[in-house]
Amino acid sequence: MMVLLPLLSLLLLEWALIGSCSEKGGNDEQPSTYSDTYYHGPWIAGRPGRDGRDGRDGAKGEKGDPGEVLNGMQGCPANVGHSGSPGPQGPPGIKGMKGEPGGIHPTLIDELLNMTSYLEARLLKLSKALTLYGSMAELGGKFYVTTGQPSDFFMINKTCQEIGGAVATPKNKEENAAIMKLVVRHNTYAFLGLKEGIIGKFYYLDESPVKYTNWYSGRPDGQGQENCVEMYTDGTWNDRDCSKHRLGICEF
Ligand SMILES: [Ca+2]
Repeated sequence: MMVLLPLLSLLLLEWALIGSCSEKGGNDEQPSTYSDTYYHGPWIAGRPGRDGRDGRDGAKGEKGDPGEVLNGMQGCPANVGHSGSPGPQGPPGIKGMKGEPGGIHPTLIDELLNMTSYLEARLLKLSKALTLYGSMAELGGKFYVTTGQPSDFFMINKTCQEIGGAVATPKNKEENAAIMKLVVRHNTYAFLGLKEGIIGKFYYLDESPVKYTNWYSGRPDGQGQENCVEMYTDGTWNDRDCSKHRLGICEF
C-alpha cells in the first residue's frame, strides 16, 4: 500500500496537466506562437529550436555611378617669409682657357720709338753743351759733373748726395783722366771721394779699401792732419785739409 501512493500521485498530476492544455487548444480566437500541429493530439508541445546558420554571401553588385568632384574655395595668400642666411661658399670653379696673348698697339709702339729718339737727341745736345763749357765729362756710361763753384769737402759731399750722385772717385787711370779734364778746364784743384782712416791710410767713402792711387811724389804727408784728398791739375793727388775750398765734382 505504501508503494502505490507515489504512483497514484503521478497519475493525478498528469491528468490535471492534460486537462489544462485541452482548454487552451480549443480557443481558436487566441492564436499561439506554436505551430497548429502542436495542438493536435493530447501531447505536450516541445520548446522552439535554435536559430539556423547564416546564409552564404550574395552575388557581387553592379558598379556604382562616378562621384561628383567638389572644388574648394581659394584660400588667402600667405605672408612673405624672411630672407634666409647666406649659404656656405661653394667649391672653386674650373680653370678657364688660356686667353689670347696681349700686345702693344702698333701706334703706341711708334709713339714710344719717336719719344725715345727725341729724348736721345735732346740728351746728346745737353751732353755736348755741358762738355763744351767744362761742366761734364763722360766715360764708359759714367758722368762727371761740376757746378764750377769751390766748396769745402763736407758741402761737396752733401750736394752730390742730394742730387743722387757721389763725390767723383777715380777707380782707374781712365777715370782719373776723365776727372782731370774738368780740373784742367777750371784750372783749380778738386776734392776726390776719399778720406783718411789710420794715419797715412786712405779709404773710399763707403770705407772700402782703395784699389787705385795716383799720389804726387812724397804724398800723403799730412801725418794725420790732412784727411781729404785733392787732385792737382796734372791729375796727381795730395792729402789736404777737408775745410779747404776746392772744386766739387760729382759722378753719376
Ligand atoms: Ca799733404
